[in-house]
Amino acid sequence: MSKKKNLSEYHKESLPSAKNIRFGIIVSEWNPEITDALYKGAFSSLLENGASEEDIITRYVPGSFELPLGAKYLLENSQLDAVICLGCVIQGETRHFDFICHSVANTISQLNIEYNIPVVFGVLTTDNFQQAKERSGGQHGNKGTEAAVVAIKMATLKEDLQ
Ligand code: DLZ
Repeated sequence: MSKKKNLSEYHKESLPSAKNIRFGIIVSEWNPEITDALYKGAFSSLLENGASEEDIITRYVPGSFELPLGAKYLLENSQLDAVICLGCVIQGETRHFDFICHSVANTISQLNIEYNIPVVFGVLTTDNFQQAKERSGGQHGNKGTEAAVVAIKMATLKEDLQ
C-alpha cells in the first residue's frame, strides 16, 4: 500500500513554530542503528522548526519496554511541553514483539491523559530490519521526524486552547 510513499513529508509553512516549546526525547538503546537515526530525525526537525537546543532534553533507556517509565521520569522532573518516545521493535521470531508493542503503546497512551501533556509514540514496529531502515531515514521517511511534527502540533494545540 505505502510502497513508495515517504510518510514523513509535511508542509513546513503550515506547521506552528517550535520556538519556546520544551521537549523531552527518550530513546531506546535496542536496535541502536535505527534509534540513532530516529533521534537525528526528531532532533533536527525540532531545530528546523524553531526549537533551541537548550529546550530539548534527551535521555536513553535500555529497550522500548522502558520508554514509558523513562518518559514518566522526564515528565516528573522537568518542565516539559511534549515528550517524544523513540524505539524500534522488530518482530523476528519471538512473542516478545507483541508483548512489548502492546505494553508500550498502551502505557504511552495512558501517560498522555495522566499528565495532560503530549507523549508521542515514535516507535517503529516492523517485520524486519530492512523495513526499519526504510522508516528511519530511508525511502519511507523517518518516524523520528513524524514524531517531532506531532509533538509540535500537539504542544501548540494545548497552548492555543488555554
Ligand atoms: C527483549 C527485547 C526483544 C526480544 N526485542 C526488542 C526489540 O526488538 N526492540 C526493543 O526496543 N527492545 C527489545 N527487547 C528489550 C525490551 O524492550 C526490554 O528492554 C527488556 O525486556 C527488559 O525489560
